[in-house]
Amino acid sequence: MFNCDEHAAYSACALAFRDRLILEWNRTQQRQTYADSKRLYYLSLEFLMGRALDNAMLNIGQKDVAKAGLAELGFRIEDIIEQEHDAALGNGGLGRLAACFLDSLASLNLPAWGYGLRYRYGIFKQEIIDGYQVEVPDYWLDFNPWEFPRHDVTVDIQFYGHVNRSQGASGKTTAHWEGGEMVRAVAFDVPIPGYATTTTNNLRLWSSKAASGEFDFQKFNSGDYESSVADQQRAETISAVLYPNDNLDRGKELRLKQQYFWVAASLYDIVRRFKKSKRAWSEFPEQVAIQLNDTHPTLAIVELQRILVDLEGLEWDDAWNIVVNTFGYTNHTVLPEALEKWSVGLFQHLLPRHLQIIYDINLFFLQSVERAFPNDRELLARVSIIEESQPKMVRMAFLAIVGSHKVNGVAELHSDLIKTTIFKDFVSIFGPDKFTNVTNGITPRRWLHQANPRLSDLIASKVGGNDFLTDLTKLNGIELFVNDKQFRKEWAEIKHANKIRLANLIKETSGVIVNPSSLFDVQVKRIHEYKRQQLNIFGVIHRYLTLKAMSPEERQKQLPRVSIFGGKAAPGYWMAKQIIHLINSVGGVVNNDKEIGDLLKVVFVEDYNVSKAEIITPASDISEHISTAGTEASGTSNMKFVLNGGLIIGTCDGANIEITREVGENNIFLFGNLAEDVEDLRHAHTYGSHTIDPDLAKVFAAIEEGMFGSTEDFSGMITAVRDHGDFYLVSDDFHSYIETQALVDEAYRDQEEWVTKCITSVSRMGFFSSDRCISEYAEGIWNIEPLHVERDAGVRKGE
Ligand code: T68
Repeated sequence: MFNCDEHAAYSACALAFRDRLILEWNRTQQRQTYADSKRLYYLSLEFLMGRALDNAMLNIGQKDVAKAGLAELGFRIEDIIEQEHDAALGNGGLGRLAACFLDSLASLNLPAWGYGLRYRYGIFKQEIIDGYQVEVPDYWLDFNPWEFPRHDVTVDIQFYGHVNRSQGASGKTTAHWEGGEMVRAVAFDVPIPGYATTTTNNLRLWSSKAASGEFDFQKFNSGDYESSVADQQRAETISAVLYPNDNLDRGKELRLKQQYFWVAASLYDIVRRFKKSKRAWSEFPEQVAIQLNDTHPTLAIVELQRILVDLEGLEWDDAWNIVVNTFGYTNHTVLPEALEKWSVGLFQHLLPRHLQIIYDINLFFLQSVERAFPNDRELLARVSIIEESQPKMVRMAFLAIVGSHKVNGVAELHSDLIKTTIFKDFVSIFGPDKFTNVTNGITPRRWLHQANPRLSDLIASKVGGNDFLTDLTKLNGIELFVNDKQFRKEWAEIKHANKIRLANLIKETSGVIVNPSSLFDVQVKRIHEYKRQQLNIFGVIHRYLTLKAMSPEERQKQLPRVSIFGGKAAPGYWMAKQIIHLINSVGGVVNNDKEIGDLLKVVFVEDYNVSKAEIITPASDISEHISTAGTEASGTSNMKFVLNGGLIIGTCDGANIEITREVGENNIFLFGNLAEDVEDLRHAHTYGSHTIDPDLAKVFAAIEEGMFGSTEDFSGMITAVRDHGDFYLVSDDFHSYIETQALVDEAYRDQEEWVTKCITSVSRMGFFSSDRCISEYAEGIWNIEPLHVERDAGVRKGE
């Protein structure tokens, strides 16, 4: 066709599907308004959506039509799908979880909205230059057909200023927040199609701009161009960029501004919608459930209390009842460095009225604690929302607990840990029922049907069609075929084909040629000391040294392995960047060692993101989930890998434990110390003698001899283990790790048994659907119900 390149074909295709979505989206909103039932609002500072076109085609059920149409024009649908820029408005697990939840909410016909920020720059693009990570801005909005600017939906948000009080005729005093500056929030709506249903929910992302319009014309006309532009730019800065830290709180003012901007705009919107119903305020929690995805939106608790008391004139206690019954809070970490705190001074400056309300919430809370536990001053200090430190800090997690009716962790072990460690006192105060567990899940639509279409089709052919995609427990139907020769053959072929696809990606992006018949060992996730990519790379070096020490005959008997890494380091996280550098340096040596050949390859996949995950996940033989026990709240990629017919090596941490319970101990490679022993081990490192595992000491010696380049570059990683207390227990777990990796090799040699393990595991993964997870939230926390929708005749489930 004349002048129609792949990008133009993508636009045409996206716009066609978008038209279809708009129709269903409008109908869904009308239906939900008419039904007037309770809605859920999911507040998340991150939605790591990835690409939308393939998902839209599959959920609507017209991918084959699009494929045929594109083929007629001479295009391969895969090439067209690849034209789309990932929507990367998230760091990692927390943001991707929010995206999986949106998919499940729509697929289950639940009336729900997501609220987030429309960052102009998502998570940075990672380039690897000379083995080092380099960050490049991710400007993704050049052409985005999936968002709809709603210039008619705006809210002006106030910052700074001061508080005045006035006394009304009744003698009641009212607080007035005055002065300061205004920033305008503009809504951008993103349609979220459910799978095999017409329900299309809404994700509303707020973008910031100057409240006075384009820029201040007065200043402009008086010649003060620079300052008029500066005002505009300052306003736009709020939604300009996603903070790139995962599991770390840096306490920057702009981040608090982002949080309030987004929370205030969302609540204004939610309250506006509620007020249209003309119901009594007491009915608010019967109409509205708000879920806080971590503590980032905790200010919503304070903002709703402010709206009800200051603006709507409710009594404090009545308002507070409404607030508590509206909110639920999900905790995603026990790591102390990730628990949000804001200095009282910053609050006072930026949000003076909110600080007063926080003080009042705290006062009434502490009074109630005092009544229940008289004369326990230490308890009061421990649970106070205000930490009496220098400077004083507001503890956001405590505020979130006090202001919510339910608090949940994201896997069983994690939910138990928060109850016995960081939130222990609150369990005594509120009783155990306020604290609950909802184990994370993943959407099988994106993470099986879309990422691994051949496996999905093979499964469908055995379990009577695609119903398993909406009821994942139906996967257990394939266990009947575990000994079916043809089924097993196709299973193995699909894995091999997926490995070839990944080998091609590796070749294109890093130039390394890997043999798809090797064992593919994958660890892809954010780089963090607690996730222990350093344990993995030290293990790789140990393997290399072992191979080098062998005779050629002995070497030939070894199993070829490809160690595949991927993930971003926060730009300011020096140790994480060292880890990336070491991985690349080891790759540089090992991959060019003629003696070793295909026996060992080490690859770092640049710029790991959702669309790369869709290629990597289906291609693993084994994947690594090896966090220090008790540190990874859940993990969700562990579920994705097993669902795609890979086995995992992991610690007794997060959801690994529940995966083990479901798939059976024989189908997973567990190793390492248990969470309950971590504290004692750390204590022993500091106060007793700390001897390094002898095999690990050999690895350190090799690095220090310069085998992988300048030794200085990696000394920090070594001293952290050897001299600085080995906080993450790398040495304690090293032996167990190496032994377990040897068991992996042994197991992989028996391909028949390996395939049996994989099929059996997949058949038992039904529990980990985000549909199950969302149903638990809907019933146990939100009290919302599906809206019945006739299945559209045009929606073909069989795709
Ligand atoms: C992750 N948390 C958990 N945080 O680490 C993971 N943090 O175990 C869990 O499976 C997942 O949440 C879903 O529950 C994160 O991903 C962040 O990305 C983050 C971002 C900003 C600030 C703090």
